[in-house]
Amino acid sequence: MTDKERKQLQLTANRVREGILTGTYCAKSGHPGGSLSAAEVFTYLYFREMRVRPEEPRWPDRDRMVLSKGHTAPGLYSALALRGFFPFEDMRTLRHIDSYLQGHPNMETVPGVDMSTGSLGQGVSAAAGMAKGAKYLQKDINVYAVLGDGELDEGQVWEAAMFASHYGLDNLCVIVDLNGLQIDGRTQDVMNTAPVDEKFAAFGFDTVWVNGHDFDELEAAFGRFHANKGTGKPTAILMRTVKGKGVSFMEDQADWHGKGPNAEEYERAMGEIMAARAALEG
Ligand SMILES: Cc1ncc(C[n+]2csc(CCOP(=O)(O)OP(=O)(O)O)c2C)c(N)n1
Ligand SMILES: [Mg+2]
Repeated sequence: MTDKERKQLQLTANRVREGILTGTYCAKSGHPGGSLSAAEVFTYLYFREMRVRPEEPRWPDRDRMVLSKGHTAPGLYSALALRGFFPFEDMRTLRHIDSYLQGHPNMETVPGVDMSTGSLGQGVSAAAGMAKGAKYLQKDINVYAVLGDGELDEGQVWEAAMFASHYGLDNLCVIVDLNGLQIDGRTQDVMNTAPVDEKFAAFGFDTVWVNGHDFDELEAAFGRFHANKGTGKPTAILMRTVKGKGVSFMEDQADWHGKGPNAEEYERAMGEIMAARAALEG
């Protein structure tokens, strides 16, 4: 990608972070940590990778994205809003009574959401079913699923993985956000899932490690997914990330898994986001 394209993506990820912070601040709740760690991949998916039509959200031939770690909806919503699926201003209604932007994604009410999720482990299974359906219909549709590293504790993830390789779902791209933290501690202490690469490989996946905050590495990893077409192998992109990325006092803190910032914290966080934006705009 060109320097200009990279900078544009970085600016968009910065705006995704603004939406996450504003939404969880206005809601006084929600999940900023795992939303911030996936800000770059949400940006990359919707601004560079996926074939979608914001003006026609249910276009039948669109690529699908399943947010298997559904609690990080603020990150997904921000990216969808910036891509034009709905007004960015609506992030302020996150989790409010009667808002369509609830704490977990609802495919019935949110334009651009392809699967209702929130119960960890289920989303990736739905994604595998979608990928199988696309093959059955002989459609060129890619299916992406974003998972958390804590989510890998769910046995259902591995049933989906087994299904994906059994049916040769090379149109399925599983993306794991390895931020090292889950709801109440370090993934390695709560339930050590390492070696994640060897596990996915044993289940028949091609695996690729990336720095999940680096757009060039993401581009290379998605390029590998495309190169795997025709091999019958599903792809697992394993992203090393920092939970809470972009807000100094939220970074790598389990405490910021599931709570909104108060007014003072929001102001501090937005100060950092705006400083990063100014630096990018140079
Ligand atoms: C089946 C199920 N069990 C428990 C929960 C409650 N829960 C919500 S988020 C979370 C931790 C997830 O950690 P991880 O997958 O690492 O997400 P991230 O760090 O990206 O936020 C848990 C246990 C849930 N949503 N679904
Ligand atoms: Mg995690």
